[in-house]
Amino acid sequence: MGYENVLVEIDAPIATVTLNRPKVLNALSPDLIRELTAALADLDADETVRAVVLTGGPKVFAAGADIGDMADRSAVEQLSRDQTGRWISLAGFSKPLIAAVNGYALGGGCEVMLMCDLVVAGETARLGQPEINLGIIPGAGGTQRWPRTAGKYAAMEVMLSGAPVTAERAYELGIVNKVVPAEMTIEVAKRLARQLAEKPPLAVRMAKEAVLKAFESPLSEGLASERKSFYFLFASEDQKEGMHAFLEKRKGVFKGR
Ligand code: DAK
Repeated sequence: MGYENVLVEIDAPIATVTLNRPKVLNALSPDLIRELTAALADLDADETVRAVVLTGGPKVFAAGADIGDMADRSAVEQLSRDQTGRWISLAGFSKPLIAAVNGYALGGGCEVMLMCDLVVAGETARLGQPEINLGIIPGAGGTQRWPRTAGKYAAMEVMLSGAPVTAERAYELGIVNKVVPAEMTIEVAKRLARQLAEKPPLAVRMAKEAVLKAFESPLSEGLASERKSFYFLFASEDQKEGMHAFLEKRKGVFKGR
């Protein structure tokens, strides 16, 4: 796949997408966001891929949206370029998306991380929303996903001070799943992706949808939706395979059907 600002490596059943503007700390230009959403749409449609790692490489995840691109934009230009629609589509990826974060994940970079399902952080990771220092606020979900994940007070601290938190503090806040030595981050994320790729894909997809639904709906609606997905999965070959494999004391082999 020919992209300039992201690198895509498929090693079925997993794929790794690497943000690739190292000279500007992977600042998220409109071109990069366009390529990232296109790459993820391709991977979503690729049946050989069952889990994806998203990383910025060994040094930095992403230092935010490209300030050079935004500095002189008017409000109307911001609106009419409809960047928002593109950013939001990242959250609609249907397969497990695992962020492997080394170094800075700031502003839009942190918001992209917050759209992932699991986060492996290197000890060097620094996560934050410095937008306040630029006279703006987060525009791709930061003010909403931080409090839903880390609670009101941690969110206020990050949002109002603009100061990043360390990987260790992010772990305490429950905003990352694991902290590992920086040189291991991508490998650990890939290992996790391979483990998830062995699970029944339809059940994985429905489990992901169900958890995300918890952030969108009242409990009764979430429970009703969960139950429907539960019943639906009994129409899949993978449910029959999973249960019979258990009864026959063998490992299930899942096809996503
Ligand atoms: N944009 C553009 N260039 C950036 C950049 C950024 N966000 N971050 C770093 N760079 C560039 C630097 O300008 C520098 O370029 P040269 O001078 O070498 O040409 C190069 O990357 C290396 O950076 P530094 O020299 O600054 O490196 P340091 O190690 O000294 O400092 C730093 C690293 C991460 C602390 C520092 O670079 C920094 O503070 N960067 C800015 C962080 C920031 O404020 N991020 C938030 C940006 S606002 C939207 C949705 C979301 C957003 C916008 C719209 N819509 C839905 C429409 C999101 C907004 C944001 O993220």
